Amino acid sequence: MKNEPISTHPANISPEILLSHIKEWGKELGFADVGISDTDLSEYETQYFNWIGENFHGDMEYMTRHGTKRTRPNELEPGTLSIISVRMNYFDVTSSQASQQLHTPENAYISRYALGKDYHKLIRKRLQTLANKIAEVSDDFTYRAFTDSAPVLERPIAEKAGLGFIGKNSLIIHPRAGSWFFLGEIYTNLKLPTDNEVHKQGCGPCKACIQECPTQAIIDNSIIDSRKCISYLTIEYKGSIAKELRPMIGNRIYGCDDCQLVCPWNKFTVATKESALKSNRDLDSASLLDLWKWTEEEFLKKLEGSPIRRIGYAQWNRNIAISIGNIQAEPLQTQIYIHSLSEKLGKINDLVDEHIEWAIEQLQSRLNSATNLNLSKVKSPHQMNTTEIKPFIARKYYLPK
Ligand code: B12
Ligand code: SF4
Ligand code: SF4
Repeated sequence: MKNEPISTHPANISPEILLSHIKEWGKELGFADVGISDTDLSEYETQYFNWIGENFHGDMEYMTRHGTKRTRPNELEPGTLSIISVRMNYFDVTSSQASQQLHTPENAYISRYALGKDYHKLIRKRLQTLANKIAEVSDDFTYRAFTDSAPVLERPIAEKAGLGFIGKNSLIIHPRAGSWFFLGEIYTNLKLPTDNEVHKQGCGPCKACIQECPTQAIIDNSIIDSRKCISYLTIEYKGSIAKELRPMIGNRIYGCDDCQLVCPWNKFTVATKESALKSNRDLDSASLLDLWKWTEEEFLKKLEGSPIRRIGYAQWNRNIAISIGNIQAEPLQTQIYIHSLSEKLGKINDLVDEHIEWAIEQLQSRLNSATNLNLSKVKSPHQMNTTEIKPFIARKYYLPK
């Protein structure tokens, strides 16, 4: 049911009526949900600082920079009384099947959130429009809008605002929509009625995400060690990736979705309605070799407006080199991979070269053992250890039809 047209005279609007209009405007602007919370995040503060204390943030120094501003919204934006929390679905059901792409080792797996245009600008613009509408009917309205880019504890805020519960994979899961959505917030000085917090974690005895995480990065209920998380390693981390982690990365060249792909709540996924978030066809079913062949100009052109561009051409190549090194293919095809890898040696930087050399070593040792296998038909235990990489195979995927 539509709300009555709103009176433009601020004094006529009660917080309850304003709230119902905010929710309606939010939905009109493409948000799947809008919830309100107060600013008390004290129940999450210790967990946050324990996480930092354990160094689970790795090299993300920006996570430590703001002291208690992240856990105390009033210190970040003085005068904040309420937080408007929103979520926007990003899963494009028309993209090529996620699980199929993930389990085709010669293809590149890219996180579903990054297949379309960068969401930061899109969500901030919508939040700005929502704030403008509120400003038209509210006296002395002050606000600040965020998505992902500021010291804001987005998941605890969303949980408090009733947008879902924090799952064991640490993501916000909506019981009727799963977890494939972004979060955003407006901090405001308006005192709005709050929504009911989601108190109960809906995971029950399920541990699928913990068991299926390729690198065992979920070390306990909703606690992620970023240093092991493939999302961190491929997107946030700029250095040389530890050799023992490289085989576990498989073909994931930008981010990782495994802890969402195995989550049973995602059978309730609601497809995105945003055309900007629909998949770029160059990416959703690409082979590793095709992407490896991109020149820097192609990288910049084909990824215009994409969040992937942020990692830069060198890191993009670092990631693809690892994934090519993880392919188990026929000898002839393996030789083609080795040749393509060596063509970029010395062309980008030392970091990329080091990963290319590692990848060539992996492929070469597989090639040698295949040749030895042909000669002797028997593998020595030593060869078994150095050449076999167990591919990650999840038991089940829960994807929308
Ligand atoms: C840093 C960061 C990362 C890091 C660290 C991840 C992490 N779990 O913290 C890395 C790079 C690994 C990452 C990866 C991803 N991220 Co990220 N990330 C962030 C960021 C910028 C900050 C998160 C943060 O504060 N972490 C610190 C921890 C301590 O905070 P928290 O997880 O929120 O923890 C709270 C609760 O879990 C709880 N808690 C903690 N410990 C415990 C223990 C117990 C027992 C209990 C009950 C509760 C509890 O209290 C904590 C707060 O104090 C947010 C944006 C933002 N500003 O919030 C996006 C954000 C969380 N990321 C997002 C996404 C989409 C992803 C990826 C799916 C991307 C991808 N496909 O590759 C992956 C998912 C990996 C995963 N399972 O978390 C979305 C999540 C949307 C959603 N539905 O929840 C966000 C909100 C961005 C956005 N605006 O949409 N991310
Ligand atoms: S994103 Fe991937 S690596 Fe990170 S916690 Fe989830 S499953 Fe593990
Ligand atoms: S996979 Fe299972 S344990 Fe993990 S978040 Fe989903 S429901 Fe919870």
